[in-house]
Amino acid sequence: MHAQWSAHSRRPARGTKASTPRRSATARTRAETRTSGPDPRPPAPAAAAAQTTLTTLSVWRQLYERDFPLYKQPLEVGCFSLDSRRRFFNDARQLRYYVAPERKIPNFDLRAGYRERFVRRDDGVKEGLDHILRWILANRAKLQAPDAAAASPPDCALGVDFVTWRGHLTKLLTTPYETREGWLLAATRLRGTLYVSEVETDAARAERLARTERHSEMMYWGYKFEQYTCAAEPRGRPDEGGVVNTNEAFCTVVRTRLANHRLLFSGEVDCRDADPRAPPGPACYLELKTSAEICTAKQRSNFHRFKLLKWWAQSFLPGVPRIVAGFRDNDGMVVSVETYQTSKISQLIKNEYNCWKPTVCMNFCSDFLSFVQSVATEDDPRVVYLFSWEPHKEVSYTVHRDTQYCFLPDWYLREMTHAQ
Ligand code: 0WD
Ligand code: CA
Repeated sequence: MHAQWSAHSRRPARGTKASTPRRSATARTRAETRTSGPDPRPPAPAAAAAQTTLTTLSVWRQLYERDFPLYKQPLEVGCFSLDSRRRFFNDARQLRYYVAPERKIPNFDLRAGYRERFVRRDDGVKEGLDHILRWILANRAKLQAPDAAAASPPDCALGVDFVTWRGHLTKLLTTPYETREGWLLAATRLRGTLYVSEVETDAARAERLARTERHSEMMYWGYKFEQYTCAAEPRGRPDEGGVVNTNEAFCTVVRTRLANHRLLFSGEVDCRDADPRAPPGPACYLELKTSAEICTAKQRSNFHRFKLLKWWAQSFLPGVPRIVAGFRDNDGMVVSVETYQTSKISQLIKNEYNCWKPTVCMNFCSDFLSFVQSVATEDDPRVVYLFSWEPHKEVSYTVHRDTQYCFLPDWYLREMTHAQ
C-alpha cells in the first residue's frame, strides 16, 4: 500500500513480470555523450571516467512500474519562518491554525482585497536554497547528532545525500506524467552532499513576465482562501479583512530516505490542526488548495488525472496527511470544501483509465537521484551539473565550471568548509 511508510527496504524485483518490458539501468540510457549545451566544454573528467557514464535518463513510465520503493516516514527535524519582508527566523512564528468553515456552502469571496490588501512577493528574486542553508547553519548540531554522524562516512559532513526544496521533488515525482512544462535542476556537490536547486526555464520566465491580470488575480485566490481558513493563534479566528502578504511563510524541514538516498528538504506548510492534542509535525499539518468546482464528468476526470497527482505528490513527500480543498466558481466564490486524506488519493483515482501511479512517480524520482549521484561526482561548489528535461524527451545534463549557475553562497561555503 502506497499510503503506508515502508520500514524495510524492498528491492525492486527486476524481471519478475514477463509482460512488462524491463531493461537494466544501463540499457535504459543512451550511449551518446552529450557535449552540447550553454557552454561548449567537454564533460568533466570525473564524470567521463565514471564506470557507467549514463548520459541521459528515460522518463518512459513503464520503466518505473516496479514495486514501490522504500520511502521512510518523514521526520520533522526543524522548521523556519519568513516574515512579511522575507526575513528568516529559526522558529515557528508564522505557523497558522486551521479553522474549518462554519457553513457547508462557505461563499468565501476570494476576490476580496486583491487591489487594496495584497502584498505580492517579488518572484523575480531568485532565492535558490538560501533559506534552507540558513536553517542548516543554525541547526548543524541537530543534524550531526551522534547516530547520524556514526551512520555517515566522514566525507559526508551533513549526513544526508541530498538537500533541496520539496517543490523540486514534487516536479520530479510528476515528470513521467507531465506533458506541458519542462524543468532545469542545478546540482552541486559539497562535502559529500548534493544540493539541488531549480533554474527558471526560458519558457517559465516568459510565462511569468507575460502573466495576465486575470491569471495574477487567480493566483491570489489561493492565498485568500488560506486567510479565510487560518488563524494566527490556536484558538483564534481568521482575519478576513487583513492583508494577504505572500512573503510570509512557515516551512517544515524533514529528513527521510528514498531507496538508498538520504534526503533533507523543506516545504512550505499552510497550517496545522488547531487541536493542541494533535500529533507533532508533519502529522498535524494541513495543505490548503483551491480548485474550480467540478460540474461535469470530464472535469472530474481531469481533476483526478492532473490536479490530484500534483496535490498527492506535494503532500506525500513531507508526510502531510490531509489536504483541504475549496472549490470555487468562476467568480471566485467558494461553493464547497472537501478534505482529502493524502494516503487515500491513489484509491480515489483507481477508476480512471490509464491514470497515474504513485510507484512510477517514486521510482522515477529515485532513479533520477541515482543518475545525479553518478553524474555529479566532483566535490566542488564551483562545478554545477545542470539537468534538463523537456516533455517527450529524456533527461540530459551539461557541466558548468565557474559560471552564473553556481548557487551555494559564499557565506555558506565559508561556514561549511571552515569551522567543523
Ligand atoms: O524562487 C523560487 N522560484 C522558489 C521559491 C523556488 C522554490 C521555492 N521557493 C520558495 C517559495 O517562495 C516558498 O517560500 O520556497 C517556499 C516553498 O517551497 P516548497 O514548499 O518547496 O514549494 P511548493 O511545494 O512548490 O509550494 C508550496 C507553497 C505554494 O502552495 P500551493 O498550494 O500553491 O502549492 O509555497 C508557495 C505557495 O503557497 N509558493 C510560493 N510563494 C511565493 N512565491 C512560490 C513562489 N515562487 N512558490 C511556491
Ligand atoms: Ca497551499
